[in-house]
Amino acid sequence: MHFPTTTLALLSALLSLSSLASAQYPSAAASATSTAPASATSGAVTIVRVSNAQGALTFSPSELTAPVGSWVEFRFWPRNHSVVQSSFDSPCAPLASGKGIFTGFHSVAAGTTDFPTYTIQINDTKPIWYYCSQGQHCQGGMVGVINAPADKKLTTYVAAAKAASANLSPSTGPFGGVNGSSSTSEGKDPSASGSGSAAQPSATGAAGRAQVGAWVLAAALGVAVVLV
Ligand SMILES: [Cu+2]
Repeated sequence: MHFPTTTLALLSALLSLSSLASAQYPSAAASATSTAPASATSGAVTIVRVSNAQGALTFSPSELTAPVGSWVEFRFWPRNHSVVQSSFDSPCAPLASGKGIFTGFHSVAAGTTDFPTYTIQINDTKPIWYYCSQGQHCQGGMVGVINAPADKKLTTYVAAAKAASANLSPSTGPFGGVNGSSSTSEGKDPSASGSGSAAQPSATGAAGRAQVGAWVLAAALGVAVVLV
């Protein structure tokens, strides 16, 4: 391919920016599997997708282990979802007023490239059972857990959610975390890229970051072609 000099300069600048952006994101794989002391993993971020490009009633991953001091970022896909913490025994119902986490509802337009996020820090090893309080999403299996204990299974929680008589949101909020948004390149959905073999960037560490770089390169090339 041949690009005019100005286009190549733009491309170069975009790639420089993408390197900086991806370098700031620690490996989710490391945070999910590490047994190192909390101080060694305090900066790790695990991304949990809230739904996906297909609009599935899922959290992905729905189950994860997050060390004390690490962070979990919920990333909201279309259309309109929430994350609410419940007890193991009472899915689809919030904890006592103001306890735990409630992200509020995030209404996200189809086809967006700017994803709302909600980030919490893991302060202890207690399990965080959570669900989406939109419509009947909780009953539909849109539930998950962080740091599940050995004697309690997500499948049990899913079954209890399916039988819940109501799906409730906290009366006030949000609380328990920090709102933000993800950049375009980091939010790119691998399943929508047209490549069936694309890996999820948040789950593959260094390889994932390389994958993100490849997407940014593809995006930058797209911009360059448009400008030509
Ligand atoms: Cu939902």
